[in-house]
Amino acid sequence: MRKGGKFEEHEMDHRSVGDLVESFKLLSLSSPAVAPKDSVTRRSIGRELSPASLAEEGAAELAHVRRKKDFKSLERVKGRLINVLEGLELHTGVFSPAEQRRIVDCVYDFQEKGRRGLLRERTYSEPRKWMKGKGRITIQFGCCYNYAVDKNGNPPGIIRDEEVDPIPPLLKQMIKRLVAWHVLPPTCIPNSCIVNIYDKDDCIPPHIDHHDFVRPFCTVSFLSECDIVFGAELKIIGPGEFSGSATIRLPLGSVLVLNGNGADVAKHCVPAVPAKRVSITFRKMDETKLPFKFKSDADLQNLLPISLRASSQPCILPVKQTSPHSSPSPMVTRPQTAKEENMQESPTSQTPALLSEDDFPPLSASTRCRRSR
Ligand SMILES: O=C(O)CCC(=O)C(=O)O
Repeated sequence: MRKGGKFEEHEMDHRSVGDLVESFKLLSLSSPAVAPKDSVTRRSIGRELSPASLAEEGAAELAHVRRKKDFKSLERVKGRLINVLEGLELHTGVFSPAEQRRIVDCVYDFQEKGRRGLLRERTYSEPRKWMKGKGRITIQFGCCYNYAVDKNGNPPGIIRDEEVDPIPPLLKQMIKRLVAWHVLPPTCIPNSCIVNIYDKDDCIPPHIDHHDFVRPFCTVSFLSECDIVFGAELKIIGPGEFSGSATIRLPLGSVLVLNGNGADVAKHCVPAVPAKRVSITFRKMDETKLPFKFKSDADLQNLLPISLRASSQPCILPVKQTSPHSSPSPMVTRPQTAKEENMQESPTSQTPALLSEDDFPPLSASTRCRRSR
């Protein structure tokens, strides 16, 4: 299996400084409470900067995004040898540690609201932990996705006559960032998302995302690193333990884009996570599968990627895929800050119970018990 990343150059054209500043203003994930009116980039928060400096900083931030698009794992599928990872992309450095903290805090707020019954019923789902590893909390915005046949007999897919809460403002900001920073194409702007809150040992069993959602879609990782396993065939080895032809380490704040064979030929799963983890999966619904009462969000229309050319800095991503039998080695992107390190809990040796491919909890299996974060 090939190791190491492919370089990609970022390009910045010669648009006016004003245009660039406007573009970055649109993207600010900074807290309105603490950010000055003009703060447009991460480091500019709390500082007075000229438009030229802001544009320069914005461009510099974008240049720090690293992109790996050459994942490779050859497998024989229906008699043909193919790269089952074709179409996968890993973008790192998209959300800063401060932004990650803010997003996770916001997720905890959703969780609290969900527990208190303040979100629409099928927005928040906290399955009863009847087996270790089976309690992943999900919070759905934009549509109600049914993982398994539910108590009403609905098949897996979008339940068109169910309503959930609309995508909240901070998550919309994330979508704007993903499009503007060339992570998702403007032809595929997500209009739904699922927040996954994993406790230590929770997992997602092998699956291919439902075709009620178009490709590409993406998942953003927070709180602790974990592996995601891909393969045309994924084997269940034990409780929360799966094997496939390729394992990819998901760094904090990274965005994994799934498209092509990586979305449709290879299955994927997240084995038992070593520590509490949050992920947010953003997906665009197939137009013919929209919930009946779905209203498209004006904030998410006509988003465009920032046009940047020049300042070409090779973006080296020292990324490792691990072979099925080696111990997982993390993809190192940049040294973690002390704060990021502090956010991770220590791994333990407990193992969850065996999960099968059909083990997504139906969304109706929700409880509203209080649990510590
Ligand atoms: O948690 C992740 O990173 C993967 C999420 C996923 O596979 C899903 O939501 O279908």
